[in-house]
Amino acid sequence: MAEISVIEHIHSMQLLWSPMATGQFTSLMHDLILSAKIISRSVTKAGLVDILGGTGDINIQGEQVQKLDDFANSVMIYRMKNCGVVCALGSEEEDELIIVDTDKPRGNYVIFFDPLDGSSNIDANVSIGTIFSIYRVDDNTELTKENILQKGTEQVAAGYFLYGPSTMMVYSTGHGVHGFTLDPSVGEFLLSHENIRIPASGKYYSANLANYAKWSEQDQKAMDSFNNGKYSLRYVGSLVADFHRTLLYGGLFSYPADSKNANGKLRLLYEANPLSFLIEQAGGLAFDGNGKRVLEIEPKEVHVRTAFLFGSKEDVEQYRKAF
Ligand code: P6P
Repeated sequence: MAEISVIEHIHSMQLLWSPMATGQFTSLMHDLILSAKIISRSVTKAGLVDILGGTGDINIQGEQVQKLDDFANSVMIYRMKNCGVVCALGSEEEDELIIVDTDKPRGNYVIFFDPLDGSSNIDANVSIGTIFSIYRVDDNTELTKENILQKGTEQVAAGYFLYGPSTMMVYSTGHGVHGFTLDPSVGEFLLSHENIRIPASGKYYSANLANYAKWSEQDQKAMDSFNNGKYSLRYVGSLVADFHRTLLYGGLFSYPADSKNANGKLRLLYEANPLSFLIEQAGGLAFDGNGKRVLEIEPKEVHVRTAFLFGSKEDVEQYRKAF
């Protein structure tokens, strides 16, 4: 395979997606990719420098902020505010939306991100990642919360960076899902997984079964249907890692609502929406707890949560038979 860099690939996609033909999108992606390279550099050296452990702060999610969370968030915010084409951004680590000041050049793009997903796994050297979701707003749009928060079908691009045995980038602009592996010797993400398609069914199902007693009877019945000797259970506890395995190998992931998280735990705008965009582009399905397409959910708040079920078409349909 020719060694195609992700920027070359984005240029080729640009021709298929007219609003990005301005080059604004490519510029945004260049700065996003640089952010990920910087985060990856710190993640891979975390054990050698004083960046493991917590900051002592609690974020809007009520979670302990890890030092790497803080670092990744500051890198992403700096670069997205200064890339010159983003007008607003939302981060898992920020209470409110950030509107880019008009004294800076800004364009029509809005980005939501989880700067470092899976942070409870950081100190154990388990794969973690950065998830992003990108929208456009029209020229002169008043940057109100109502105009900025759009449903997932309106995404113009989405993807993630996975900091694992290798650092990967997986993204889609609505023309298939494509994966790139960082080659540290040249400092570029090179095409390694072109046009990823999720298998129609898989042999892994993925859920935190410690929550089983808190699930609805239907979710318990649905999950029981996978405990039939045909499947193995895999659960990393880093959504990006569980997603990436499901995308490549097939199978099912479910994080249902429960008696503690009545609306689910995972966040819509920077976890469920971008990953649902990808899984549908790869031929899979993604629903909330009521069998509704995640991408059709109308977000009212930045940190709104949802139950999240995704995976291979046949496996998700098997799960939904219990409802
Ligand atoms: P639990 C990590 O904190 C995260 O947001 C996702 O990456 C992951 O899928 C989920 O939470 C794990 O949650 O309740 O199983 O620890």
